[in-house]
Amino acid sequence: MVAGERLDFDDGVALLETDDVLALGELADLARRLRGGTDEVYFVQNLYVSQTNVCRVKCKFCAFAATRKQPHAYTLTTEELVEDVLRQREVTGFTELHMVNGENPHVDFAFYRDTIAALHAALPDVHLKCYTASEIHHMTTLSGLTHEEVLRELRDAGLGSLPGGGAEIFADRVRRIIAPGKEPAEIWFHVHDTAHRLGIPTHCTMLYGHVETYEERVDHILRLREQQDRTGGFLAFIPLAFHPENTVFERRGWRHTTGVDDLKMLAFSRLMLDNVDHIKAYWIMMGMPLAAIALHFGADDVQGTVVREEIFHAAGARTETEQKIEQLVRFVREAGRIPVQRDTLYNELRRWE
Ligand code: V47
Repeated sequence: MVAGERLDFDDGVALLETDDVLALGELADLARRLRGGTDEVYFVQNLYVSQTNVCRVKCKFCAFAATRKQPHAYTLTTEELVEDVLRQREVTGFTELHMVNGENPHVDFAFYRDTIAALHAALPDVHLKCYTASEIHHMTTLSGLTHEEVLRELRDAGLGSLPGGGAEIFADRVRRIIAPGKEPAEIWFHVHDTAHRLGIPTHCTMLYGHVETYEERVDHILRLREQQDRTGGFLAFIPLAFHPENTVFERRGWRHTTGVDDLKMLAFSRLMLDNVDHIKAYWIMMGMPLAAIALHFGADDVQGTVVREEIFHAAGARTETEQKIEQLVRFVREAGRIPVQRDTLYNELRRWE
């Protein structure tokens, strides 16, 4: 690695198999610095929203989705969503709106396009980071349009970037077990490939800590690396630790990943993904104390203020749902790093020396 060679499949498995977690963290931090990383740690001021939790796919890891008839099911109209977001704006500022939904079979493509257009008209200076690749694919099924046509229409309506969800684990074996109703990996890649070629940046994720093997994690990360070599449009990678509560896996006795697993995954991804600039330590998922350590294991971003979050909290996350900017600044400083508030595209907005 220090010699500048790319790590391969066997290296990846060896990294995950090591028990020397501290050495792994040190290597990842070194890799981050060798690739130009400094003491800066980024965060964004963002708001999470979800317009609908109604979903046709029955992913076994998901505690968020509902069928239309369930009492907690909701689908907001465009007007309700915009009103809600504007109300929230009076309470707290944000430069990014992060929206992920269920794949609702009872709406049409206009529902999505009109929502983006209305959000963009109401908040022209806010970056709209909306819809996972799975949702984009769902829109093609609803409309008969291609991925390119859907993405062009959304981009022209004001969409800024795509979040990285829906990736889960790319290996077919795992997808068949945890998400049998979900599109195959090739479709996830086709959506991101198309987005990058249209100038829409995206994010990428991996949902780990369930039935996948170390080899399948390595396969996942290498497929992301190959895509990034081709199009370069991934802004950041976010490892997502599986939260089992309120899912079928909880009833089967599955437990949350350990802190050591989470740190290993961060270091592993920083070392393997030599062409993605930023790795996020998602504090909503791991909590602030572990996120602070993660900043020394290759991560350089703590995602954001995240004023509302539903997916991880439905699945048992006990973390808070909001960090004020001052809290994030203090947190980054206490970890020995320099806090930098960024926009979604990693332009610096403010720094605290
Ligand atoms: O695809 C769902 C994951 C994803 C659970 O791009 C779960 O910056 C753990 O897209 N336990 C959607 N994970 C969320 C998403 C996201 C999140 C954070 C940052 C970004 C980004 C994107 O959430 C899903 C799935 O992989 N997920 N249920 C669960 N029980």
